[in-house]
Amino acid sequence: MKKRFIMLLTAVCVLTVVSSAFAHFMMVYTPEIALEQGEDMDVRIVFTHPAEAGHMMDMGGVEEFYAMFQRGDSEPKKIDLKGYLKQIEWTNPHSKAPAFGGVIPRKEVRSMGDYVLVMKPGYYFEKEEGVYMQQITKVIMNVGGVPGNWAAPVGLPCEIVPMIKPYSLWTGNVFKAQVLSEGKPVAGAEVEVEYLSHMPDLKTNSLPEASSVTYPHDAFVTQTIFSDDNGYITFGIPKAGWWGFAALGIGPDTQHDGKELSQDAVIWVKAVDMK
Ligand SMILES: [Cu+2]
Repeated sequence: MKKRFIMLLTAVCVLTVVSSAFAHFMMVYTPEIALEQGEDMDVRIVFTHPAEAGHMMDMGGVEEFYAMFQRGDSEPKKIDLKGYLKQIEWTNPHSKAPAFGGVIPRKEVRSMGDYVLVMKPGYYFEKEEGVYMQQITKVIMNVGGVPGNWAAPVGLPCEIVPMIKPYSLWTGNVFKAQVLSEGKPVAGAEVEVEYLSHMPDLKTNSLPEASSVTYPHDAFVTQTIFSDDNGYITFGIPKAGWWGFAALGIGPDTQHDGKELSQDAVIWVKAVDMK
């Protein structure tokens, strides 16, 4: 019996170490990004492993959270949203950590057009690898169907710029985007892709144990693609729901607090079944 328990314990440890090798993903989550009209938007900012409701990480606070709003030929407008965030605790089946949440009020997203939400977190120290991580994250939403600046770079230190309207994707569409560092295309960037297979519960601020995907092998949990010579990535979307893309270590900052820093660019898109 005791031997069995030790074996189980070993298995749990191995599992924990293995799963930490999978992709860390900054998430900026709101249930809907194609809105009929401006409405109060619940948002959560969580640093985790979304494909497995894996371990939670402390993102080191939020440095910036804002929207770049634009429609047609109008001048882009920056809307600061950081003041709407409060620190919360986010709980996954086996782990919890500080996260952020709040409601963006209707008055900030009242106008028709595109809102490119940008979140720049603080720094997370990954002890096992001895490196800091900072994942600058975008999610693009639309109000009223009139398009705007979804394909325009924000001008972030590093970012993924979609080449297909990111809030109106069908399941089976090909997601195409360009990976930029300081505005220039990054050739050969390693981009990790994960599916949000545990749907966030905004009432309890948690990811549930239940997954909508059965992974046939660990290799399927995080998919990896590389950008081409001009920084473009393409990815066929096999399932409705949220897909995250993280271009690793492409940002201009390579050091933080005397240690190596991986400055990553993340984007989340949502695909919908054609009915
Ligand atoms: Cu992690």
